[in-house]
This record gives sequence, structure tokens and C-alpha cells, in this order.
Amino acid sequence: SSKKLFNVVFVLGGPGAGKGTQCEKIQETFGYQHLSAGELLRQERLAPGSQYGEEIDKHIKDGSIVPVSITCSLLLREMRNSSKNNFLVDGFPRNQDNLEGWNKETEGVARVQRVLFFNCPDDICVERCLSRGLTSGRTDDNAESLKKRIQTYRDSTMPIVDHFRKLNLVSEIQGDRSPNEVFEDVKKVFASLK
Ligand code: UP5
Ligand code: MG
Repeated sequence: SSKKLFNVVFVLGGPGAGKGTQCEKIQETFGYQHLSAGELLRQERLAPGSQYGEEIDKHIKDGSIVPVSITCSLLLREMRNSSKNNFLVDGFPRNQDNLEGWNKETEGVARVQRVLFFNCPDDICVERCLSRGLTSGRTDDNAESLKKRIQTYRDSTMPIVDHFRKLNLVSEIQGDRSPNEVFEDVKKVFASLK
């Protein structure tokens, strides 16, 4: 049979680097379906009968990373329930465990087309999340959680970006400009995607 592979663009960058904001624009302009791993986890936490609520809660507040079996199954459920073939996977894979779990679960199911990496200085990332925290209701938009989120990003996620760099899959974009300026560069990446 000739089953079509899901086409996936991973979108990485620090907390508040602008992943979600840019993914919404990409979805609108290029039709890729936006799947935020963090958003799916926050929803799952509240889902009636979820067995993972407390575990997810704890990881999000601590800025640590939820086991891949949980995250990957949420992502794959969304992809299988979609009529789309192209997906933006926002905020995943964040560490080696995520990467290995993904590779195992998606062999013959998905291909990684590109990795968008939004590079943004820590102080700007923190400032954005703190001001969002005034209204977001997110339990991790506070100074203490942000310290941990930045540390986890540096220690665990940057090695994953570097892994994809070696595979020539990374398009790096400077995130500390206005959303529209950032999106101009994003558009160039999508215009040349194969
Ligand atoms: N903003 C955006 N772009 C701007 C710009 N160019 N100029 C000025 N302001 C800009 O933006 C953040 C804020 O900045 C917003 O107020 C926005 O308006 C403004 P956003 O686009 O939301 O940035 P994003 O990179 O998406 O930030 P987010 O906080 O969502 O990133 P995180 O990576 O920290 O959060 P995520 O939701 O991905 O993960 C949360 C937690 O879930 C993780 O810490 C972890 O505990 C858990 N998680 C896992 O365990 N596994 C996963 O796979 C994913 C998440
Ligand atoms: Mg986000």
C-alpha cells in the first residue's frame, strides 16, 4: 500500500521565544495544522478521567519534561483525527527521551520536513512570559518556574536543536523582533520547503 506519511515541521525555541505566535501565522498562511505539545498537555490535565493530570501539573510548574509516551500519544491522536497531512509540532521534542520516543512511535508514520528554531535572548523570553503571566493563568508564567524552564531549555532542548543541525534540518530565525518581522523570515523558509 502507499500510505501517505504525515509531514511534520518541529518548532523549537525557549519559553516565550514566539513559537505559538508564529505557528498561528503559519497555520493561517500555509495551512499547516498547529499542534502545541504544551497546550495539548495543559488540556489533558483537565480532561475528565485523565490519569496523568497530577503528573503533568507537576512537570509544567517545575519546568521539567513530561514522559514522552504521554506527549507523543497526544500528538499522534491529533494527527490521526485530522484531515490534514501537514503539521507544526510546537515545543517538541524537548529532550533525548522525547526524540527517541518520537522516532520509535512514528517510524513509517511521519517524516520530519524541517526544524524551525526561534533564537531569542533569555531576558526577552522571561520578560514576555512574565507580562503574559499577568493574564494567562499559566502556572508556569512566574519568575521561579521561568528560571527552571530556561535551565531545562538550555540543558535538554539545545542538544536536540544541535542534533537536527547536524542533519541539516534546522532553519534558525532571530526571535527578538516584532512578530511581523519574524514572520517575514518564516515565510522565506516555507516558500523553499521540499
Ligand atoms: N510575543 C510573541 N512573539 C513576540 C514578539 N515577536 N514580540 C513581542 N512579543 C511577542 O509568546 C509568548 C508571549 O510573548 C506572548 O504573550 C506573545 O504575545 C508574546 P508565544 O508565542 O506564546 O511563545 P512560545 O514560544 O509559544 O512560549 P511558551 O511559553 O508557550 O513556550 P514554552 O516552550 O515555555 O511552553 P510550552 O507550552 O511549549 O510548554 C510548557 C511546559 O509544558 C514545558 O515547560 C514542559 O513542562 C511541558 N511540556 C513537556 O513536558 N513536553 C512537551 O513536549 C511540551 C511541553
Ligand atoms: Mg507556546
